Amino acid sequence: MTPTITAFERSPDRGKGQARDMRVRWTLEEVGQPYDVRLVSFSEMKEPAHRMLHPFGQIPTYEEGDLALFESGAIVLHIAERHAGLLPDDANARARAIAWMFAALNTVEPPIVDRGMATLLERDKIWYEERLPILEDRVRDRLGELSHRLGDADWLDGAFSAGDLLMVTVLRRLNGSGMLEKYPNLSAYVARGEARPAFKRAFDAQLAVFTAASAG
Ligand code: GTB
Repeated sequence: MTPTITAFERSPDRGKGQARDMRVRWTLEEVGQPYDVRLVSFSEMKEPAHRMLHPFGQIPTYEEGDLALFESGAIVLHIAERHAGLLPDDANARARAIAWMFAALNTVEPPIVDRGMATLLERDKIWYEERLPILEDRVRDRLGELSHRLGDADWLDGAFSAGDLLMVTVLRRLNGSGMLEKYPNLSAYVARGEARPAFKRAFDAQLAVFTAASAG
C-alpha cells in the first residue's frame, strides 16, 4: 500500500528542505518505498480534519492503510523498522542506531530550534542581543560534543542508519548560520548525507512543490 504524507503547500523555507517532511521523504527514498504527498495550507493544518491526523495541527503526517502517524521521528522509525537498510540487524547495533535517532531529536535539535526561533521571531526584543550568544553557546556545546564523537568516521555508528539520516537533517537547520563550518568533520558529514542519491531525490521532490507553487 502506498503511504501518503503531508507537506507544506508553500514552504516558508522556499524549498530548501528544512521542513520536517524532508526527513520522511528521504527515509522513504532510502528504502525505495514510493509515496504520495498531500499538500496542506497553514489554515488547513488547523482544521479538525487535519487535527484528527495531527493533534498539534502540523506537518508531516503519514497514512498507510488504517495507520495514521504524526511526529517525524516516529514516522522515520516506523518506516525504518519495516524495510531493510536503515537499521542494523544486530539487536545491540539496532538499539544504538535508535539511540542516535533520539539524540538527534531530543538532544541536538532543541538548542538548534531555540536559536532558529530566536533569530526569526525575537530580533525586535530588547534582550535579543544578549540572548543570542547564550543560545549559540548551547548549540556550540552540542556541536563540539558531536564532532568529538564522530571523529573521522563517516557515520555515527558503523553503516549509515536512520540515526544519521535524522542527525543530518537536524544539522542542516544550521545552514546559513556559519556555525557548522567551525566543525569540518560535521560539515563533511552533512555533505556525505546530502550526496546520497535518496537525499537528492527527496530534496528535488520538495523543491518541485515550491517551484510549482511559485509559478502558479
Ligand atoms: N515534533 C514534530 C515533528 O517532528 O514532526 C514537529 C513538527 C513541526 O514542527 N512541523 C512544522 C509545522 O507544521 C513544520 S517543520 N509548522 C506549522 C505550524 O506549527 O503551524 C518546522 C519547520 C518549518 C519551517 C521551516 N522553514 O521554513 O525553514 C523549517 C522547519
